[in-house]
Amino acid sequence: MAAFPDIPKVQYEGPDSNNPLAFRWYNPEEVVEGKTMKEHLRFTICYWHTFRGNGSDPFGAGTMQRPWDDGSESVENACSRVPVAFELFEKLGVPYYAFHDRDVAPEGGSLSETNSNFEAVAKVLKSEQERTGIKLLWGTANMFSHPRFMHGAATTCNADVYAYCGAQVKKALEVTHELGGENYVFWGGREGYQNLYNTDMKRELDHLAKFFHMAVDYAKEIGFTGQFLIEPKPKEPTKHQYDSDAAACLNFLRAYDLMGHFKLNIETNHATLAGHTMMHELEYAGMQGGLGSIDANTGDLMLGWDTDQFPTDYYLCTQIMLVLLKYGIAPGGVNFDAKVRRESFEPIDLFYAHIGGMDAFAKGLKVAAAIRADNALDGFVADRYSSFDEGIGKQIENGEVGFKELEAYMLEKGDVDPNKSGRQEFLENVVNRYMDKS
Ligand code: XLS
Ligand code: NI
Ligand code: NI
Repeated sequence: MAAFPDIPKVQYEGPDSNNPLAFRWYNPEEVVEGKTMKEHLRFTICYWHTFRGNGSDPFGAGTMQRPWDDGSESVENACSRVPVAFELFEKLGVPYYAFHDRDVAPEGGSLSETNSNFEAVAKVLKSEQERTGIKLLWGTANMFSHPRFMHGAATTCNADVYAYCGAQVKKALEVTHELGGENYVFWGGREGYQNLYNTDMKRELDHLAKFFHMAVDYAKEIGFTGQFLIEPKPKEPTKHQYDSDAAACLNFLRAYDLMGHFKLNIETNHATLAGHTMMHELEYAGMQGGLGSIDANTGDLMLGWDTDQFPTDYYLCTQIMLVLLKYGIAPGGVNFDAKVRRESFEPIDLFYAHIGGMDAFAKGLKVAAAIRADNALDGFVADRYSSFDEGIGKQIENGEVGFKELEAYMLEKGDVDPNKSGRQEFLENVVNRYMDKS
């Protein structure tokens, strides 16, 4: 039986449509820069917020009792939730989904029971994937909800917990592989600390690196060739998370010889919690070959935590798409790690939310492509640095000069040539112009 019988497959109707259940910008087959929108954006729906989110917050209980969910933690309930999820994925026309092991299947009384619960649900996921052609963008292990992770997961002070995590990720990797997952994500919610009085930071980071090496080795052993990703976040739930931002992650990966095996899954709300813009985090990762995938959401200016709202801001999406078009995103994707507000408790709100996010990204893609087609920003940037294209600038870039040569050059010249204006306001107006036109 259909869970959303009154909702038809969402269609593209164009910017003038007033139909709240239609796309105005996302036209999956429309070609932009030689690829379809569907291929560029690789939209992904996350299972945890969309199918396990119940509207609870730190101050209040859930507000959403879904008609298809009996509210129990049974394997049966977990299995019957899966076709509902795939009905929504199909009706929205998204090509991918993503999950944590514990979103899709309940924890059992022991590790082996938990594993067999997971296997049972994975069978249903697999048959729904085969029925619909919808694929798994990535899997991950939830190593933050259960009380056993109170001191951390792979950065715990308790060797048994570390061993448990090894076993858990082993299983999650096997299932991700079995389901054809194209990536595998680590988000270290408990990989950090609350207080350095009780923490051996060096030891914890050494352990974390060992853990990642074990994952790389095991992936090789089972033939999993998906991309490993680390998802930066500075805090929440821990006060200081080790994967705090793109720069910290890349430094960690380099220090522990993991650069060749990992890229980053950058999330908008995490970027802003770290005091960065999303564009900064993407560019910082991209310029070092470390941009893997994105968690597409947004925070709230008035709230200082990870509110995981759906992205609807055209400027934000344009900035993101400028960077994604530059560096590419596959085998990663645009994963809506976002949840409807607790007041938006009706199932139809799940559709409005994803339609809005998909349209905002499609609009961002079009605006970014138009800007790129005219070289409207890159051309300006290239010109801004043109003093490094010849003469002394070129010699500096080529490593042909040291301080002595720079001094000789400047002594002869006397002083610098005046610089060019940065033209920030002019460029902001340029972006507005493309926003109007595209
Ligand atoms: C939490 C994270 C989480 C990861 C997957 O803040 O965003 O949802 O994406 O573990
Ligand atoms: Ni995330
Ligand atoms: Ni998050």
